[in-house]
Amino acid sequence: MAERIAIIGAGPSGLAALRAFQSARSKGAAIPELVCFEKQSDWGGLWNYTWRTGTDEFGEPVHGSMYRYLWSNGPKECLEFADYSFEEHFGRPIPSYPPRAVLHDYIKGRVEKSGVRDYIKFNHAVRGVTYCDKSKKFTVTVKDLVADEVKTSEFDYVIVASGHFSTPNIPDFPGLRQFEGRVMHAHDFRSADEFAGKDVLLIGASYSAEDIGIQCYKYGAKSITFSWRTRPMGFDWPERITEVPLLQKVEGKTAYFKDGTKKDVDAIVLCTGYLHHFPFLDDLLRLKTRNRLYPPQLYKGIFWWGNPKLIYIGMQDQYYTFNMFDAQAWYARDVILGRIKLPHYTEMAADINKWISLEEKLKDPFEAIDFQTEYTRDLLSATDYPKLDVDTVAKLFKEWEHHKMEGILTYRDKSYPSTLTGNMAPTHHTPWMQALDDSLEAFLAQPDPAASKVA
Ligand code: FAD
Ligand code: NA7
Repeated sequence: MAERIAIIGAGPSGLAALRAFQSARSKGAAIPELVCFEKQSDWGGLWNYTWRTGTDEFGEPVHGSMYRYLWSNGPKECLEFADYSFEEHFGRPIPSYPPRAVLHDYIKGRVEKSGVRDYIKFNHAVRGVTYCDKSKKFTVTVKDLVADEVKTSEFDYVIVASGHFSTPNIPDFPGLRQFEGRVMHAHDFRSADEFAGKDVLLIGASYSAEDIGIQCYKYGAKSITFSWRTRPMGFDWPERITEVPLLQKVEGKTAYFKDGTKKDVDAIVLCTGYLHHFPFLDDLLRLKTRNRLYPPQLYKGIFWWGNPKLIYIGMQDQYYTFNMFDAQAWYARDVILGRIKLPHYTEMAADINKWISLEEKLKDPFEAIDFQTEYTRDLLSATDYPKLDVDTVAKLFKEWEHHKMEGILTYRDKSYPSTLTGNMAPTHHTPWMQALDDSLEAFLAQPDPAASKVA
């Protein structure tokens, strides 16, 4: 075997690919040459926080969309790697909703242990990918950002793991250009502190709106107004938070909504989602999709139907994250290693259509969770990825949905058992609404038993 594989991105998806191959190698398999190109200077993808917005020190678009005070928006038990438990990493059970720095530490721990860092070329931005039918090879053009040099090389497979929550979808609204306050997309949101005492309007009704809205509330915003297009989020909001239909126009500082109501606001945050954006891919290779559970043209949600040597990881809308990326990476690895044979193109097309028609019938988040559970189960059943109890993961996701409906400001105080160790997560020492310090040290600090006795 003299094959070369390019992996684009060293976030959770790209790292899953590296870990999958390293796991096969540790069991004695011969693996191809791996080259992972990462445009940032460190690994972790979105979890590698940056204060920067706009462009970085090299003039590249900033990848990061995460913000200070970001805490996991789902139970960590649902994303736990089956080959590396939280208990193994932290040496003890930890609460279910860690802040970003803690999850970043956990992601790093697994790949540090497996020693895959040497495969990664940091500060290398992929600029172009083309495929030659004659040589059956991809040409990958990469810019070494530090050396300021552009190079090309050939690969047999390309794994696109560049994420899809980084290029903002930015709609316009009448009057925005004259708005007398601050306008930004969620991609550029970094700190809730700047909105203390302010009236904030958030456009959108999904995870970013929900979380940035409650962050701003937590850190002292005067009022939060959510404006929805299709349907409201419908949580039981506290007094300073309201939901209204879609923004129609802005005049001065006044926002006018579809139901005839209006509100004076200081800032508008467009939480209007992200674009699947692959400026480096040749048009014939480029996935074109909205954010959905089963993007089109991807067999098993992974292999580009027109050329299955092009592999996408992590392109789905996500309930499952880290362990689903692993399931995809292990499956892709086994196809590359010849352990799984891809069927004929017509069979692949039929399989894609089957999943898409199932996705189109989904009625609510509970069915969507079941859909992604079945999808992940299907991948897992074909590889030697360690046992992941997806039925229990699905049960925990559904409990999480109920907990959010019961209390959008308190759901992060709940605890869930690890599907790997069976141990229940301890309650965090501070209720989430009062936990203003999101550092790893503050989160992991053990409560003082003497202090609780006195209390
Ligand atoms: P990313 O994490 O986006 O990583 C992609 C990597 O590719 C980056 O390192 C990037 O620099 C690199 N890259 C991109 N283009 C190029 C290029 N041309 N050349 C070289 N390198 C390139 N998930 C959860 O499980 N829990 C959460 O609480 C959670 N919160 C989230 C909050 C926000 C605000 C966002 C945006 C997402 C959140 N997610 C959460 C989902 C998140 O998408 C996944 O957890 C995960 O980061 C996806 O991993 P990825 O590797 O696919 O993509
Ligand atoms: P999502 O989940 O893709 O949601 C995008 C939201 O933006 C959704 O509510 C859309 O409303 C709304 N949207 C999109 N375009 C518009 C326009 N033109 N006008 C009004 N509303 C619009 O993205 P998120 O950023 O919330 O979440 C992405 C990830 O970040 C997620 O995985 C989290 O973990 C964090 P619609 O319902 O389509 O009417």
